[in-house]
Amino acid sequence: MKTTIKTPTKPFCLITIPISNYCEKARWALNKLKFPYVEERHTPPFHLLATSRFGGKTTPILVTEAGTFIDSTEILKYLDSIVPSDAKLYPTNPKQCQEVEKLENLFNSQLGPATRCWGYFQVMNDYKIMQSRWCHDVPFLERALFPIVFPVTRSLAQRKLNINPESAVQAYDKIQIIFEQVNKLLADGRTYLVGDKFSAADLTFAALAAPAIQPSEHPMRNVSYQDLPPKLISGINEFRKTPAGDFVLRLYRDRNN
Ligand SMILES: N[C@@H](CCC(=O)N[C@@H](CS)C(=O)NCC(=O)O)C(=O)O
Repeated sequence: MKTTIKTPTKPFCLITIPISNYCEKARWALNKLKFPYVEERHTPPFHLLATSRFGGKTTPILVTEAGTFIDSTEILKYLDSIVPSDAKLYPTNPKQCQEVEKLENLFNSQLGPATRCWGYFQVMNDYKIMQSRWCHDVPFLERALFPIVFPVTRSLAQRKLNINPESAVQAYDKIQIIFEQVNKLLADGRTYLVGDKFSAADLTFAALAAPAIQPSEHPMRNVSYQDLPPKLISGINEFRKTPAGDFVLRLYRDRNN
């Protein structure tokens, strides 16, 4: 959206479905760049009441004095535009910036939907896990209504996000393909995906890969690793063993520094 950029005087409001990997991407950027913000968490389908106030359908949405941003990349770009040059998530060097944008775009369009589909497929029929995933710190009424709305919301999500046994297999393969591309980039021993500084490419990769890696430092991790279904655990173990998976674990260990 078009906006007049100015220094914020009030904390931002980040509207989320807490477990969403795209919301984690925006949350990580806000934390990294040290912006004060309040997170307004919702469980589906109640997020729609919040997002529709701003003309959006999906989360994250960032509400600021300068405008409202309804997409994770728009949010990162806005934040980047108001931070000092040494804190930027997009390199000032145009060629490197292009590389960062290309990777971010690849992760947004392919990795995020794939980890989400594969991760959800393994737990969608486990009421307790879904409740802890979807109701983490949401308003009392949404949590109270969860048992009633869950069956319908689950089938809507399965249809909307195309979550079924076949798509879960395809999603697993897609994650492997993207991890392979990242393995190749990391093979020369580099610390970050582009240049010698942490960028939007690293942040986007780690946040969107998180459902396939389940780093213990993930702020919304509320189901312990051992309580996950065995098939999910064995997939996560495989992904963690790769250089790309190890990279995600490292970025999460450094997430709050
Ligand atoms: N392009 C969007 C995608 C965000 C997205 O897919 N958000 C999902 C959560 S992972 C969502 O809010 N889905 C709810 C819905 O579609 O109603 C972005 O990067 O912000």
